[in-house]
Amino acid sequence: MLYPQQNEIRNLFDLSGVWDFQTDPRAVGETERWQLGVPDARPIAVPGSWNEQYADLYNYLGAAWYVREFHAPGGWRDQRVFVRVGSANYAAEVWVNGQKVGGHSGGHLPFECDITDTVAWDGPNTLAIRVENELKPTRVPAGNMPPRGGGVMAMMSGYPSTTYDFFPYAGLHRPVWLFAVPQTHITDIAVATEIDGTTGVIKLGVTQNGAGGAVTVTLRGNGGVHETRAVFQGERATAQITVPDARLWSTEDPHLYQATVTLVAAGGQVTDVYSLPVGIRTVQATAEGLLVNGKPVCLKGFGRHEDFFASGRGLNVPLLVKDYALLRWIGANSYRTSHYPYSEEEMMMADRQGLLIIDEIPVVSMTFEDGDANIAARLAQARRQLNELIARDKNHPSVIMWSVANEPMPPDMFKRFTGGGGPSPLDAVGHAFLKELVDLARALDATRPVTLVGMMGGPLDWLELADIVCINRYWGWYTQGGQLDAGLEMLARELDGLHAALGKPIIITEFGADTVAGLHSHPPKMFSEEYQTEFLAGYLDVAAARPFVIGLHVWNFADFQAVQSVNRVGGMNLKGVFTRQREPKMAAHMLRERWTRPARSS
Ligand code: BDP
Repeated sequence: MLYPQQNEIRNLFDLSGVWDFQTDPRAVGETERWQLGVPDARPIAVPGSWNEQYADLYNYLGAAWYVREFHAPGGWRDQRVFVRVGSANYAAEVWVNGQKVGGHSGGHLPFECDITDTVAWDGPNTLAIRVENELKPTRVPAGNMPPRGGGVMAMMSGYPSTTYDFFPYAGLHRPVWLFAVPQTHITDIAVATEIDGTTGVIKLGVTQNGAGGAVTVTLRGNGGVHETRAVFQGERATAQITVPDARLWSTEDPHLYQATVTLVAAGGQVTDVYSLPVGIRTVQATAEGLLVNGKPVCLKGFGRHEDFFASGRGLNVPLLVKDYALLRWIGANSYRTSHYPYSEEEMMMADRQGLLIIDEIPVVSMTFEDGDANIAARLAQARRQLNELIARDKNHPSVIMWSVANEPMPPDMFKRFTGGGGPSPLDAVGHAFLKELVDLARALDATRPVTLVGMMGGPLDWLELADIVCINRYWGWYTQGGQLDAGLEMLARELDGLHAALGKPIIITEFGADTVAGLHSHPPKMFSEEYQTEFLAGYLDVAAARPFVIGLHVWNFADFQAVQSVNRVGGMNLKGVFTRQREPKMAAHMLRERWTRPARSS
């Protein structure tokens, strides 16, 4: 799916702004024709999470309606017109002038509805989007799961009842566009790059919604222009461009060429044009490490969240720019889109600024204990999310690896977490689930490694499925709390054991300690800035002594909103090295000092 763009042929219109809004807890909207306008509207911002905009909506996750009017620009009359929603959490249905035009389920990923036959040209149109975010065991990620563990575990569970540690924000989280393309148009472009000596090889697969004709590709960049032409075989054409002395995309020099793809009909007239940035680079996982352009990279960075005051999970462009400035300031070169796909605007920023991204689907805290039907429903949903993510992000040079899961949970998880609890017959069910996703990612994209992120105590054969082993570890926090030395010893021992058993490079994709900004203690006590600093520095030291640890992502870049529970003061996860307002804690200065040292520092 292509990001909408404006050029000499294509057009678009941003529908972001203030919309009419009304919750629909009794599900009467559709029968009462709210598709044409809600009876008791209040204003709401799009993009944005509704939970952050009104106090009474904070915990509301049921259905709600967004409605606004728009005029279709007259100049678009002979084109195909679409409404495109960047992200609606969790499920959405769309109506134009009272007629249903499409929908989507799964959140975090874009969808578009062809409204060519519905749109009115001689007056205003009414666009209505019904969004709901009910937490259900059959969804990905799942919520309202049957209680497990009883006793103290039940006491510690949170509200709303997620299976995961971030707030289940709801609403239209990314821009809503109206866009127009020619009747016969480019529907997709897939770019893959290879390097042959000093020559860059760019392979493009172009798809159109018609047949015949040809495509020309013009590649500009690094002072040169390269051109090629290919003829369509039905709906598809494949083109190749070679670039001698290519300027490769890397984290140090994220050079982007610009490819312009032009659709030329059999009669010779130009029917469509689409331009996209292209970074020439390769990624490879070997037993030694992760190679970008054939050279090993060491990942320094974070797990993050799309999260901020007032905008919630909604796209917040100034925040995006600021966060990237902070990532550069601290010396990070990488992050994971924990635990769901981030905005397309964010991925474009990563391409431009040379960040290395582990791109993740929302398979977070997946359990395998509630029966075949629920597991099958979640697997089907996860497969859709993976298909959509790879379709959306396949052309981003910044994306160096797909992650198909974060912390899938084995039965008896809490016992295993602390070192007790043994294997279960259900481990095989989890293995089959994860293998299906890993295989799917590999089938959809042969150019990038695939991983999944394991939790403490997770089965070894789940980790074995990954090209690069990714693990989240909290020795010295959730276990050995307050005993940093003991925790670091556990970490060192476990890393050596894992490497001996699996023979693959390891990235520690999470490690961190909740920290109240401004709380100090000597000696370092849990929750103090000193404890966080020593905790993170200790992990960096243990990793630095082990060359097979090829990356460290601190949990978390910034404090973020989770659900309310006895574990989360004010509902906040405080493991950020920046506060939610983006002020650095002490640990941020330590990381900056280490990560901006000239030599390999991890
Ligand atoms: C890990 C999860 C992450 C949590 C983190 C924590 O992957 O989502 O926020 O722990 O507890 O288990 O802070």
